[in-house]
Amino acid sequence: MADQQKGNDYTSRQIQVLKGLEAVRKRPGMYIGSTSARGLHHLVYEVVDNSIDEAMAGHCTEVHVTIHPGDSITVIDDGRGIPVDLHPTEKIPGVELAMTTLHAGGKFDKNSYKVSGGLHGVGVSVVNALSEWLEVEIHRGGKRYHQRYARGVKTKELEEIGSAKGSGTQVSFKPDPEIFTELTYNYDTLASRLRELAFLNKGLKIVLRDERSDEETEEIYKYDGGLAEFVAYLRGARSAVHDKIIYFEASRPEAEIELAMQYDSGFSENTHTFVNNINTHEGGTHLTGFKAALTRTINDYARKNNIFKKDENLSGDDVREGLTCVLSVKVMEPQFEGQTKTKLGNSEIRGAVEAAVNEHLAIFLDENPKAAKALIEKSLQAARAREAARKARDLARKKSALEGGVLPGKLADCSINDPALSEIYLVEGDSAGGSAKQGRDRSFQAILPLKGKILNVEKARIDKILSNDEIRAMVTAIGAGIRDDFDIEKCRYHKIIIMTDADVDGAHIRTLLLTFFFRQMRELIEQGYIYIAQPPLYRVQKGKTERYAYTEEERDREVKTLSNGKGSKSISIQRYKGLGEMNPDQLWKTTMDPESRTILQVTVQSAAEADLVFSRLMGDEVEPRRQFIEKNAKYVRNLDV
Ligand code: 0RA
Repeated sequence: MADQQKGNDYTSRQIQVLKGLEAVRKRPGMYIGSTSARGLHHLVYEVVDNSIDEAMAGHCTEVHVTIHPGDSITVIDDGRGIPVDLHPTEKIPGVELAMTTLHAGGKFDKNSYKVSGGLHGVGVSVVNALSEWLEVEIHRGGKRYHQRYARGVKTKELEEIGSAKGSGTQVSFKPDPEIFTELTYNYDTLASRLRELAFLNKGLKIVLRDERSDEETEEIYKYDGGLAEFVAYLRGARSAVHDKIIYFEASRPEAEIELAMQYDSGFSENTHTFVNNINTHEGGTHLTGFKAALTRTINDYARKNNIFKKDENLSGDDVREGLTCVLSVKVMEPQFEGQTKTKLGNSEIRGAVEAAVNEHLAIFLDENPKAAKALIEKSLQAARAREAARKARDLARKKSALEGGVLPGKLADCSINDPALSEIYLVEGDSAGGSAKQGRDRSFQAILPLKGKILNVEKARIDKILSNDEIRAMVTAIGAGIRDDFDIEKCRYHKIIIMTDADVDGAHIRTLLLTFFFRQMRELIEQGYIYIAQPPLYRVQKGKTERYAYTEEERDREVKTLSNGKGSKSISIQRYKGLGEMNPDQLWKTTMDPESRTILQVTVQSAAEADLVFSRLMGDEVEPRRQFIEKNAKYVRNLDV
């Protein structure tokens, strides 16, 4: 009787497992966001997060990630090993529970972790469900265990396969080609997230190995300086205003807090915040607390030490100009809010961070008067520039140039009024602009020609940026303001398409425009409003037949197809050097017609990496820029900032 009962439970559990994992395979997007490259990489992060949790709990010192030929992955850690004993009520090994139960992940023992990371936090069972095969090997209690799955279904019982020295967990898996549209791992994408995780988890060693080519590579990320090393890395080539990085760790009942910051001679603010290793792009209470404390502590110090003249005062923007800062908090029960669930909502964290920053920043300023003086002087310069900018803006406002009102003269606007359906093409040069104006569908496509190079915003202060004609025209046409005044709701187009020539100058202009959007209207990128047009490189013609090719391979293919056709006419190939060589009709057909065009959406994989990219590309030092462009030519071409 008892056995029968057990048997029934077992069967019903099996059904439950199959149903759960079937749901994952049916709607993978719900669990990992997407089935393209992003979701593919997410599988690795999901497995690594379990090891990082083990590290955060103080039981793991190393994580090894290997990309094998064929793009299968192995993640090894030296933690305690996933439990293998039978679960008291479920009567199956703990590891099997973790591999087959949704949401349980490795965290069925709630008390064993203080905090845990992972954005989706869906656990390793989702990786299991979406893998053609998955194998797990556990070293625990002096023994080695092994189990194997296919598409989430167990194909081998957990088996003891020998003896083991230490303890740890090894998970290998191959993403299922039936699920994923992209199956090739991007080394740089994995490297940048693993490096970030190593910075965020001081002292943890993460090794990334790529076995896919004959020349196997291995990189080790281990930062005993934690966020201080992260800030040094992010500051990159920008010259520092003070040598010593401001750094502290604080343990409060509400959260573990770690912060590093340093001022440089640049004008942008590079603050990155994390909660349980997740980048909180949308900020939240921890960021609010930090900003309040920064402004207050610096003003208090400057006043107390008679650094201000008369009634000078520094605003939040002033004390954040030229600041590179990383704030990481580890919180027991984070509440994530916002459109992309990357905004911390816990109200108690604001006060905890504010108090910790007040205390430790005050100590730093007192102990480092030279650095204090230098950074306050930097902030005062920012305040003066801001005052000049305010005057310039007031002037501009009077002419109603920036805030709605009169649209720029060279904008050919579209006729409909619905931003969700409207697009604007930012076109390099007046002649291409002319063709685009004639070729477009004027009901929903607007054209703004831009003359020559736009201002490099990485090297200019806000007052200069605002007095630049091309930038003013762009800002007015888009209609949503910039920086703190930016309001995406006011944006007049939901597609902003950059269209430049397919040459070096075109690439440069495109980078300048992306820098501008990233620094002044970042939400446009985050919300996916920015696109890159893809004009063809070749026109292949035979008699009345014409074809367009976007790559050399495509060109060769078209030539082959046409030469197989009937007729004795010869084939001509035209290489487009610029948009201006296309007539309005050709430009429409190849690049602007939504039915036939390709446009690339610009996304930000990691804001921290993007900061670094832009400061290297656009900052004051030439050598890092040259090196960077040489090393990352692909990165720049793909425009995945
Ligand atoms: C829960 C309890 C214990 C270990 C783990 C989870 C664990 C899970 C993963 C997933 C990847 N690596 C992991 N390492 C550990 C052990 C509790 C104990 O030994 O007392």
